[in-house]
This record gives sequence, C-alpha cells and structure tokens, in this order.
Amino acid sequence: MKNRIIEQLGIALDSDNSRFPGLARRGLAEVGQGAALSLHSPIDGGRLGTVNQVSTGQVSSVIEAANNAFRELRNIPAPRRGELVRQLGNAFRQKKQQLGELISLECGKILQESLGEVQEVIDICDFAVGLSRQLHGLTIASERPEHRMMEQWHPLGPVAVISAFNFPMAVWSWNTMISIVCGNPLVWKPSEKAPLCALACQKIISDTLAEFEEFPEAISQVVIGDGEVGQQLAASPDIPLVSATGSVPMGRKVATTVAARLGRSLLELGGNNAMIVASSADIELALRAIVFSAVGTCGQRCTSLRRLIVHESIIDNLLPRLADSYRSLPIGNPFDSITLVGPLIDQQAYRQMQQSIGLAREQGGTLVCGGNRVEKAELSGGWYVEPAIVSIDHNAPIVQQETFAPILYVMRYREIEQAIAIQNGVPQGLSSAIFTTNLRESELFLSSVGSDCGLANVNIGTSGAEIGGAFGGEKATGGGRESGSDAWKNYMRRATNTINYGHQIPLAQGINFG
Ligand code: UN1
Repeated sequence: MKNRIIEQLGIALDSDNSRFPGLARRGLAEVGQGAALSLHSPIDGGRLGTVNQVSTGQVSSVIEAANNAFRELRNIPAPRRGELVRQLGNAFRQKKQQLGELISLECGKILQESLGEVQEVIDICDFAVGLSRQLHGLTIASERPEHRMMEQWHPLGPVAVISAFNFPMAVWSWNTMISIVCGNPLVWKPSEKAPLCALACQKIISDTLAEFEEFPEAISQVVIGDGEVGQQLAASPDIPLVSATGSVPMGRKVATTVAARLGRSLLELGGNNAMIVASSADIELALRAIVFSAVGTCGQRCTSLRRLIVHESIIDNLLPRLADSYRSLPIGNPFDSITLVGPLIDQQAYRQMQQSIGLAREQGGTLVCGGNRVEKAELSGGWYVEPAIVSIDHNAPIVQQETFAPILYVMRYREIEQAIAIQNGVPQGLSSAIFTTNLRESELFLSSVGSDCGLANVNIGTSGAEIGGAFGGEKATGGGRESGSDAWKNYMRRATNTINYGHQIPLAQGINFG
C-alpha cells in the first residue's frame, strides 16, 4: 500500500527508488546535501524511505531564487494568480483520496480526518480565488483641498512557511494559496516528520504550473531540514514574512530571530484549549463535541480540547458518561474505517504523555480512565494509546502546559465568572468553547470580559474551525491570524498614497512654512 500511495502521487525518487529529494521546485528535485533522514510510518513503524536534508548553501540559493521569482510574480495580475490557485484547487480535488491516504500513512491520522484536511486545502483555494479579485484598499478623505488619499496593497516578497506534522497540508495551504494571490513566492520548510506530504503538494504545484508558462519556476520551493534551516530562513532579510506553526518554544526562537532583523512573523503556536460546560448545557451535544475535540487526531491538534471546566451540579452525571464513551473508542489502524483514534506520531509523544499523566497524579489528579499503551500484536510497531481523562484541581501546575497527546483534564466550577477565569488562566490563548443554553452566559463568554482566545465558540467544540474565519490566537499562541477573513493583509505591503491634483502645496496640520 505504501508504494502505491507514494507512486500515485508521483513524488520524485532517485534511481534506486528509495531516496526523496530534500529540495524541490518546478523542474528541480535536488538531493539534499545535509544529513539523511530515515522516514517511518507511525502506523506500524514501517520504513517509508530516506530523504536527505538541505545544506546551508542550498537554502541560500533557494532564497535567492525566491527573490528572483518575486520580481516576476508581482507583475502578474492578481486575478491571473487566482486562476493558478483555481487550477490548484481542481488538482487537489482530483487527488483528494490519494493525498488523504498519504497523510494517514505519514502522520497516522484516521482517513476521514485526512480527507477533511485535504478538503481544507480545496476550500482555501476557493476562498483565495475570490480574494484574488478583492484585494481592496480604502480611499480616505484628505484634509487638504484638491488632494486625494488612498491605500494600496502590494505584494510583500518571499514568504517562508514552517509547518508542523499534525496538519501537514492544510496549514501550508492557508499560507500558500493566500500568498500566491497576494503575489508572493513561497519557501516551505515542512516538519521533518511529514516531508512526503510536502513533496506531494509540491508535485501538484509543479504539474499545474505546466499550463502557466509566464509564472516563475521558484514560485514554490520545498526545503526539507531541521530547526537550523528554520533559523536560516528566519534570519534572512530577503524573507519579509515568516509564518510558523508549532510549539511555543519553536515559535519563540523563530520570533526572536525575525524580530532581531525587524522582519514580520505570523505565529500559530500552542493551544491548551478549554471548554466550559454550564449547568444549562445540552449534555448530549456537549458529550459528542468533547469526544471529537479531545480525542480527534489522537489529541494532536493545536485546537484539541485539553481542559474541561464543568459546573459542579452536572459533573457527577457528565464525567461517568464521558468515561464510558472513552472506554468504547475504537483505537487502531487509521486506514480501518471503524477506527476513531489512530497512533501518536512517535515514541517521544508517548513518553511526554506518560510524563504528564505522572505529574498530574503527583499534583493531586485522579486518572479516571485511559492512559495505557494499546497492546495488540497488529499495532505493536506504532504508539497507540488509550485517550486519558484526569480529574484535577484547576490550580495544579500541569494544566498550564500543553501536552500534544490525548489527555483531558476535567475540573469543576461554581460561578460562570470563575469558569471564565480558569479558562483564561493559562499562558496560551488559541481556542475555547462554552456549552450553555443561557443567553447571558453565552454573551458574557463572547464579550470583552469573556474568553481571551482567538477562537471562542458556543455549543461547538474547540477544534475543527472553518477556513473562512481568521485562525490563530493570543498570548503565547503568538498573535498571528491565518486563513480567512482579512488575514490576507498579513501577506501584503500597505502603501498610503496622497495625491495633489491642484496648483498649490498646502501642508497638512495647517502648517504655514514661509
Ligand atoms: C492545527 O492543529 O495546527 O481547527 C490546525 C482545526 C483545524 C486546523 C487545526 N481546522 O482544528
């Protein structure tokens, strides 16, 4: 199956059919000159091949090529750039099944969720096509006679995208499709845990470009490498925008390097998302939302539900029912259609999960269910775990941390203001939700004194955001906004223009200068 999936996507291989290129753009698939990386599937630990990471010199030439590409791309009209994205969307539609299978193979996500991820790619293409005719600026009333003011949005320059293993295509596509219509070439450093997904997307771009002769070859380039490559991109003054998704420590490093050269960064970092379940909540709805948000993608979404804040009057009813659902979760091979929980990405993720559960217990938490490795012969090569529920006091230090694994901390509250304070009382601020049928509670939660997160939902879970909204969060989550709404403005340069069509030179602020 592995070979079929990879072959169908036509990812370039070297002559002995086992080594993938570390650097790819249209018409170029170059073996990396850096260290070799051996690729394994989280499903069963089976080998997927080898990729050679890029060297520092290769990254420099990629940055130079991106800058040359920018000079051409910025002159191509935005609707024509949109037409390229429209065709990309069609290509992703055509290959949806195979791309979904590749995500499952390389990242261990269940196939339904992998297909959903490819759907996000398709959706953002549609969004970006429309946007390509709507990169609007304002006109502004001038304070001076016979003057006109306006804003224009111009292409910004090469954009570096640093993406994580858990959404190996969708997050890249939010950045890429919007960047292309905005007129910016891309340099993509995917997670070292998901390089094949990147090469498959790059292949689609290369193939689609065949019909777009006037577009530069280096409109999109993939560099496979580690944190050092990320740092090289972050440090380059020739990359005006670095968009990074991943952990808070990774984001801090990127942001510091970019800020030192006064560049622009767009960060989407850790979540530690909470849901409040109020006494008036529709419990049936809440239970379904909790389970999907907490165990979907095996708890490896930045939007995964990590903290459940339940009203004391319903917790004794809700918790046993939630634990029952957890105990009946089908855990297994992500290609099996009945599976709802696939494997963790690797052993390190498993260790971190065990460590966090251990700390939670030391800090007074009670393990309600789950937490064990699933010991089945057919799953022995992967890191499959039972999603865990830990009942714990909201003051326990462990609940301040995001562990990228399916652990749900459940805590109780009495007053809604207290629940909101618990929800906000962590360093991160990505996604949040309340389940309530009480209008006052719901409006309070959404108000300026409510949730402090970038995403705040009522009667839906914390994960699974649509692409049409701006996606991202506050505080340690990094403050960036990607995907829909007016997030495109991050990818463009704003020019304020003042035009004098008169015969005088009046000064602003009424200044009389001689
Ligand atoms: C992520 O985990 O980095 O809202 C992105 C969601 C998805 C995207 C998650 N649309 O869960």
